[in-house]
Amino acid sequence: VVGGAVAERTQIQWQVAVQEDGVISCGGAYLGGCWVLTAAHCVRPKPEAFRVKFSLWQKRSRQSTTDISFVKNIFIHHEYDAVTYRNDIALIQLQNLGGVSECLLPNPAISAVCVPWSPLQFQPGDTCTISGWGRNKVGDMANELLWANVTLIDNCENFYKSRYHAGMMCAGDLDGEVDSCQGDSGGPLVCRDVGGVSYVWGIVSWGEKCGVKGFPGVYTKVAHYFEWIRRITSWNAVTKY
Ligand code: 4AZ
Repeated sequence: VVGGAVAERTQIQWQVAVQEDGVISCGGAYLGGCWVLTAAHCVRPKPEAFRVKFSLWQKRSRQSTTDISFVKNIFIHHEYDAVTYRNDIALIQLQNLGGVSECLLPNPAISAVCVPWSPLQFQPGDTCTISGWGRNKVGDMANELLWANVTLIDNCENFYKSRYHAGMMCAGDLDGEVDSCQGDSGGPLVCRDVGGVSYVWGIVSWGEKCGVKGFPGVYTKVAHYFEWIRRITSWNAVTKY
């Protein structure tokens, strides 16, 4: 995160770290149950190569194994394009622990974030929050989780022309002082409604470098994929009796 601040230890309760082959490579958002939302470009269809880390704050700290989940399945959007980053969205299904909460042991530092159901829930100009362990202003990967407020920006196609697609949106600030960056990918952009309910409105996806004036960060527009998320999570629900 460029222009961010260090988060409090339990501030961003839905933030997860996605680890591939032992290395934390991306962020993600916990949706509840056995589901984590991330970017398609963060994963491969190889569940055994991945772990999901919960209630992590310092990336390089040793963590209790109870907060590390194995992955049962990875669902990458069928129209994801690795060249243009269109449909850059994936769902990670965690392995069942058979515990009270199916996939996670009870932990007061973890809570789920809601999936938006309508593209009209938030508008350009609204202030939302990004978070991650990605690069900062001087290009260093963060150790502590960073967060920043960003503004939803209208007419993303004006900045990115034909690279823009309906499933994308722009956020940041027009001065380029605040942005997501490499390593934040897959992590959440979260907006709160007037009732205080938090929604994962965007997924960190790409952009023209980081913190460049006139080139805001590009995010997957989660509301655009509501039906896809519902289909995947309901078809693959773990039936409990
Ligand atoms: C990246 O390389 C990346 N400023 C992620 C986000 C942004 C740019 C690049 C947005 O993963």
